[in-house]
Amino acid sequence: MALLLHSTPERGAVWGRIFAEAGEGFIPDAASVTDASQVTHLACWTPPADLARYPNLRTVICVGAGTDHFPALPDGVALSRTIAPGIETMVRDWVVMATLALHRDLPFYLDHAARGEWQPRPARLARTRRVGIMGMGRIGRLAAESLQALGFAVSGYSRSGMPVEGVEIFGANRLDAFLSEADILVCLLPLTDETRGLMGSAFFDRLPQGAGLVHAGRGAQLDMEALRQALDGGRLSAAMLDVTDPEPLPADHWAWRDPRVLITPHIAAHTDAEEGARHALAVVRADRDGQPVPGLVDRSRGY
Ligand code: NDP
Ligand code: OXD
Repeated sequence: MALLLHSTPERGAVWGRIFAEAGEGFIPDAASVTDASQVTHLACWTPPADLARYPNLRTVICVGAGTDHFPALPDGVALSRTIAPGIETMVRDWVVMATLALHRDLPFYLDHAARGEWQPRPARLARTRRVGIMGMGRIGRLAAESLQALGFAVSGYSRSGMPVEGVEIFGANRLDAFLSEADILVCLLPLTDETRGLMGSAFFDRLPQGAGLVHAGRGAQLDMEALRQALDGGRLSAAMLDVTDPEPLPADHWAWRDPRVLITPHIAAHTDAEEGARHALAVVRADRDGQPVPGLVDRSRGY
C-alpha cells in the first residue's frame, strides 16, 4: 500500500517526511514507481491520464478544496478533496477582506487615488448591511462567523437549507428571497451542473440596487458579460473576484481596467504542504480501517 504524489519536489520532501514518520508507504513522483500494483492512493491537483496503470488504486486525493476539474475516475476509485484548516481560514480571510473593501468603498477610493483626487463619501455602519453567503459549507460557515463578529447582518444560501446557528438560512427553493436582501453577495459555491453560469443577468436583477459582489467560488459560475451589464446598469456597484472565466484572465480583458472591479488571481487559498500531507495520511488510514474517507466527494451531486 503506497501513496503516489504528483506535485513539486519541495512538497514531495514535506510529504515524504510525514509519511516516513507515520510508517506509511510513499512514492514522491511517477518516475519513482517500480511496481504500479503498490499504488493504492494518488494525490494530485491535475490527475494524470494513465490512472488505469494502477490496478489497485482505491482513492484519488485532490490536493485542493474544489474538485470540479476532475474527470470521471475508473470504477471503484473514490475521490477525496483536501480538508485543511489553512484552506478554510485563508479563504475566510480573503472573503472578509473583500467584503470590507466593498463595504468601505475601496474600488471608488483606489480609482480616485489613481488620479490624486481627495473625494470623501458617506460611510455606512456594518450592521446596516446584509451579507448574503451562497454556499454555507465549511468555508461559508467560517466566513459567516467572522462577518457577524464584525457587525454585519448575515444570511446564507445552501442546497439543503440545513440550519446554521445564528444565521438565517435559505434553501435552494428560496433563492429570490435570499438575493433580494443581499447588499453584499458572497459566492462560495462549488462548481456543479447546477451552479455553472448561475450568476447571469436575470440573477443580478434580483439583487438590491447597488449591491456588491464577492466571488471566490469558481469562475464558470459568473457570466462576465452579465457582470459588466449589471455594473453599467447600477444593479451592482462593485465586485471583487478571486476567480474568473477564463483563468487566467487575458491581459486585455475589460475587467482588469474597470475601476469597479478588483481582481486577485485565484489566490484566496493555497494548501499548506504539511496540512495536505496530513489529510492524505488520514485518507490512507481510513481506507485501511474501513472508516469513512475524509473529504469524500459525492460525484453524483458534484461536490
Ligand atoms: P463545502 O462542500 O463544504 O460546501 C459547499 C456548500 O455549497 C454547501 O453549503 C452546499 O449546500 C452548497 N451548495 C452546493 N451546491 C449548491 C446549489 N446548487 N445550490 C445551493 N447551494 C449549494 O465546500 P467548501 O465550503 O469547502 O468550499 C466551497 C467552494 O469554495 C469550493 O468548492 C471551491 O469551489 C471554492 N474554493 C475556492 C478557493 C479559492 O482559492 N478561490 C479555495 C477553496 C475553495 P449543502 O450545505 O446543502 O450541501
Ligand atoms: C481551490 C483550492 O479549490 O485552492 O481553489 O483549494
